[in-house]
Amino acid sequence: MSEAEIPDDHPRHDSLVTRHRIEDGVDDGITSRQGLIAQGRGEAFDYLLGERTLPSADAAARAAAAHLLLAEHPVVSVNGNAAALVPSELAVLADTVGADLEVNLFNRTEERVTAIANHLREHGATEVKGLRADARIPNLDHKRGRVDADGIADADVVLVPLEDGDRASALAALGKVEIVIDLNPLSRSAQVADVPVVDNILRAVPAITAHAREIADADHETLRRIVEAFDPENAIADAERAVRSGDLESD
Ligand code: PTJ
Repeated sequence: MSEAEIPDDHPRHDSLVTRHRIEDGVDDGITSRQGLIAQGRGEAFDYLLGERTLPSADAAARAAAAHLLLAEHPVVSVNGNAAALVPSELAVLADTVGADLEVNLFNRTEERVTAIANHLREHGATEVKGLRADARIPNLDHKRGRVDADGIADADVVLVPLEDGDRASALAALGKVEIVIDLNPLSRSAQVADVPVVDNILRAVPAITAHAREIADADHETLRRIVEAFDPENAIADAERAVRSGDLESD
């Protein structure tokens, strides 16, 4: 069954669509094979969350939007899973908040960086960084630490979806504001983030864009208040409670 053939009312519709996109991503040289495993893990957490956005995750999406709007130089980092799942949505988000898009891979190969950059352009991105990779994130091995000098290396706010814990920690250690999208509230990436958005990237990216549009004209003070009102530890604790209770109806 192709993505187009999955009936809208199929009880596992979103999950099946997601699997197809990741499979296609692998076939097209965008997503790594490890991305399939990461997707399976994410799906299990999403199931336990009831495949819905918790109010605490929505508050995180709003704080993320405020951070991105306040930033001098925001960058949205894109890996093989994010590119396969939400390419147009990432392009729209970057455009809405004035962020750069940068391909930044855990399993970096030049072929995959180029395939992802092309894929993002085909889905509306104007400029894509990450091909030069002329700077390094300290304390990571050569391949994983490669970033653009005028991209992530220079950013004050970075959105890193589905990141592995090591790199999330290394980025956080640089003093950048780090926004992480990760369905696993126990993952190190979510735990080190200034703003952990514990939600499916399929829901989280459009939610951040929607909040950004809503508060785009807010003054600096209002945006700062949104940022300061957000408590990452509460958001993580709330998501963990929802996952552990397994009560799909409660918030
Ligand atoms: O494309 P690359 O080479 O940069 O590699 C990307 C992956 C994701 C393979 C790499 O970063 C990796 O191995 O990540 P991990 O350590 O498996 O972590 C991925 C995290 O993303 C896990 O905590 C999953 O629960 C979470 N996750 C998976 N799918 C989704 C998700 N979070 C949000 N939305 C999803 N759809």
